Amino acid sequence: MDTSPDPQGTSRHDVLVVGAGFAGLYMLHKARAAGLRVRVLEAGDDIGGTWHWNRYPGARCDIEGLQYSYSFSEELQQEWQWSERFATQAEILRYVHHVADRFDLRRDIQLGARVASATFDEPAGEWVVTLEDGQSLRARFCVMATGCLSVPKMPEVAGIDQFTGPTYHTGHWPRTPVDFTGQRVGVIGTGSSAIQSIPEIARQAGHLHVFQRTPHFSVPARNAPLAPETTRHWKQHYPQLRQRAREEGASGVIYDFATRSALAATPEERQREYEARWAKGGANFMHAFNDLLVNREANDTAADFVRGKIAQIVKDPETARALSPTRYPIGTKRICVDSDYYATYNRPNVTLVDLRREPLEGLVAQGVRTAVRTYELDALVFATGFDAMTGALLRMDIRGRDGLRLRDKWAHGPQQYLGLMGAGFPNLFTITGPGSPSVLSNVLLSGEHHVEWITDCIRHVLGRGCDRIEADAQAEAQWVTHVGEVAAATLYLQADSWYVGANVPGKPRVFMPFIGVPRYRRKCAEVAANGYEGFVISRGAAGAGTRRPVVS
Ligand code: NA7
Repeated sequence: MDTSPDPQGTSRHDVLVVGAGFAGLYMLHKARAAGLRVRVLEAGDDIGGTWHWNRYPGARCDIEGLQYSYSFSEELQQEWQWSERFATQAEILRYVHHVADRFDLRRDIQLGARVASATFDEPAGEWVVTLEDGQSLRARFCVMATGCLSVPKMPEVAGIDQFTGPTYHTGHWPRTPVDFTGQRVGVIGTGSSAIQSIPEIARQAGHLHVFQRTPHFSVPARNAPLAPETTRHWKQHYPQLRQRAREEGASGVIYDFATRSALAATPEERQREYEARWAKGGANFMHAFNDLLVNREANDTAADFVRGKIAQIVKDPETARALSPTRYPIGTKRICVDSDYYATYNRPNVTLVDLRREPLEGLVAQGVRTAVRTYELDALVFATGFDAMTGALLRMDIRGRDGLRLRDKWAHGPQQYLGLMGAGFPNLFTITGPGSPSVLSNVLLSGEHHVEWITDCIRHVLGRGCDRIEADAQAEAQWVTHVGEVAAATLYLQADSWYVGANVPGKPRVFMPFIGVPRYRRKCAEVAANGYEGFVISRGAAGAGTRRPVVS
């Protein structure tokens, strides 16, 4: 098929992929291997998605690099060398570029291509994707690999553009490192991004003010160079370990999973267990007992332990109290993994401002004003998170059959069968979409899973001589209900988290991810094995000049 533009300037492809992060890159690789003509549209000026944008000081993945990496190529697993237990943003980005070169991906990636709209042209059975610069492209299939945490969220405060100094959002950090040496710096937010960047910024700043609305629970990373024997072990057993990651636990990450309830242990046993995990570091802490996310009393034992640690580490009792979360169970807002976060508040140049005590009134030319005073600043960092999971999809104007707008369909919360596809939107897939494990999992492996499922699905459709697949409305509704029921059996709904959209005013309060990787993977496999149960596969109108792809 000739993919060069027609006289109207429209180019045609079999598959358009939106986003060149981990998921989009692998989608390109797989679809290309299936004989499909693919183009990836990437808004940024380079590849890497999350790891391209989140360049803030201290940015790291909180899943270990040996696990947070592609599993699809044994050669790649063997040749890549992670240097630390938790890889830095810079190292992950080097890995992304290595992968792009190794699999010759760049030639099908269009950078600086921000998608404004995607419209299903029903008679032609094609998606028409229009970029912000007006360029238009067509494809039979469209795959949204737009990421779950890719639309930075600014706080709703008065005078947001009044501050005259430089401002930065952690999720949209400049390429050139920012030098805060000697400056009066403010950080708004105390989620994962803040907790990683605050210790680094504190080392440079003259004075750092941290503006906290809600304290988050954090456990130490104990990051260190990777021991050669650990790397050797993983490289020797990668296939088995990856299989375990897919089949054990809820999140697609291998942890040291406990099999007993916190309430079955004595207080001394619990203390020993929590201490051991605190000493080892990482989110493994949350697996000390098997009921920490389903039983509030069990959860309280872990929360009390962490609050005790905060009180030990932070010298000023008032600051320690303010840093101690009390309003939600531990783990129901994503647990943070830090390096020296709490100890940073013992530095003389760091002050915590508790916005529950002195509410944020707004930004002014000199800095941040609270109900108590104005904090004069030279620079301000917004670590205020993202419009998670639905933000990137709803920012585009997506219209399916009969002009149905995705924004209207999702007005009361996302409706997506298996988090992969929605009724009314034929041939449009979402990778790690709402209703799939996504952000509650090793999202890289969940992305891989979706890419493989989608590629098999497209092969199946085309192999049957059809050209259209769409989720059935009833199957979709049942799945959405099921996602909610699974969440309701846990403690997750007790927190005002971005998992339920609580950080975005007006966003419907719906728990968006599906909890449980193994169950989810089994369901997807069953659906496919049963001839794509819950989907309608059909032959639409004759294609508008699109060659039927070679299906290998
Ligand atoms: P998060 O976890 O959403 O954290 C955002 C932080 O910003 C959080 O502490 C918010 O407080 C705070 N925030 C947001 N809006 C405001 C306003 N208006 N005033 C004061 N404080 C505000 O985002 P991150 O980037 O840290 O992490 C996102 C994920 O990326 C993380 O879980 C990892 O998976 C990677 P709140 O808690 O809403 O009261």
